[in-house]
Amino acid sequence: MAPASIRITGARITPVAFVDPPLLNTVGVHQPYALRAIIELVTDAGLVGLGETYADTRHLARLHAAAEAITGLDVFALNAIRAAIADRLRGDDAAVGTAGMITSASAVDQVFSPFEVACLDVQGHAGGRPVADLLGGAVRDAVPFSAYLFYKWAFHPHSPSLRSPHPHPPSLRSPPPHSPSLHSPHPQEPDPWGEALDPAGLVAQARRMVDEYGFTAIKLKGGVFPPEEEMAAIEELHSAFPHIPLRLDPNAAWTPQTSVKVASGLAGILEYLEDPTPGIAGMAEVAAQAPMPLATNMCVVAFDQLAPAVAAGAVKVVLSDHHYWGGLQRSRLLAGICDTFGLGLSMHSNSHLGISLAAMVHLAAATPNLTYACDTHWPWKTEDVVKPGVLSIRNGSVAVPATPGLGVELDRDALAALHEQYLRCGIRDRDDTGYMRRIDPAFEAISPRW
Ligand code: GKR
Ligand code: MG
Repeated sequence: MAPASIRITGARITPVAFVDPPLLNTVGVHQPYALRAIIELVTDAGLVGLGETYADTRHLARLHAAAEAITGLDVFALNAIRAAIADRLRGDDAAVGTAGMITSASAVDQVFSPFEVACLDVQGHAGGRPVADLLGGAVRDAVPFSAYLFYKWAFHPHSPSLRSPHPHPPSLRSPPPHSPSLHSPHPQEPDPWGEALDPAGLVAQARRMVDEYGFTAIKLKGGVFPPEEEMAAIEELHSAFPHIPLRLDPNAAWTPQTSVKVASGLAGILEYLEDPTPGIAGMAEVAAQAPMPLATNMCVVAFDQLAPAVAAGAVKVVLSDHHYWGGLQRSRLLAGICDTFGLGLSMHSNSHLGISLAAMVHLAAATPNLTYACDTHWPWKTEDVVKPGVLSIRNGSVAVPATPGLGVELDRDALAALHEQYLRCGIRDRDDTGYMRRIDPAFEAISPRW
């Protein structure tokens, strides 16, 4: 007798906002709140599955349309669920960028992803098995992550209670003094990390990350200051942490020529150089001359970009991200393709909460060729929607939850509070460039900048 199906009866989709520090990148600066959408997939078996994804306006609308399209389907029928979503989005499937950086990912895969994760959570609960077991089984019991360093200001500049000590920024060195036009929906207090705008600040930030979390790899988000300054920062990080592999990611802020110069200057120091320059052709030009592997989460973000990237020899490492590669199973498909073509595999992150981290950990645990420490923005957040205690970074790694499903439980009070915060904060889309322009009206997001 065939086992009973578990049918989707609906989905609750709750946008939330959580406090985010002023982290700088090449397109601007993080807004005071980061947005996520929390999915609770409700089934006729009484089981509820969790998913987490972006919460930008257009994506939210697509999530609602998708939820309607998959109601009535079996949580084990993932192919049918993806097809129903693709069908519903036909005509409205243009890619939506993440802060103007990941611009060509598949909209269908972005929308399908949190529902697929929620279905796997339900399947895990139904069968009493952790999600990693549904993905082929964990090959490691703890997943290593890297310290993710950012140039940053000490506080969000518009906070009325704060004044910048620096008289004139419009360089990125410091935020400007408070201006009445920089109205904050919700002022923030200074965060405990303080300012990091030079090599010494970054070394201090790294020291704290390594001491608190035991990270065994370090990534610097670059593309903020001229490349020579960022090279000097990497050199100082290397002197301070000679045994820790380093990565630098300027998000395509450099021309191929600049990229080759930086790559040569950092020979022997970087584990990989991530997205130095835009596009597959530019990356291939740099790859032909760079002494270290090039990695990407910008020029290869969808399946149809793999063949041209492999043909051009553009990258040696792909950063997977289940949020835009179409969930956990399709990320394992990506892993298989990378393995076949001799590409290394790492993992990308954006600002995220605990449901995403749990999904990342199960996926990484069940992906044998994911051998690089994964990215995470985890240390930068102070709020969450999951009950604490399950996920924590120790010795640089997160232990794989061994309980059924994703292994995390929703904290309903926290969900309600962060939803309230979403309603109050007024931010409806991630817009690092727009926010930076409110601070420095002359700022432009240019790629390549140097
Ligand atoms: O959080 O500012 C950020 C990052 O720049 C993020 O948006 C990128 O997508 O971390 C990402 C990356 O590796 O490119
Ligand atoms: Mg990147």
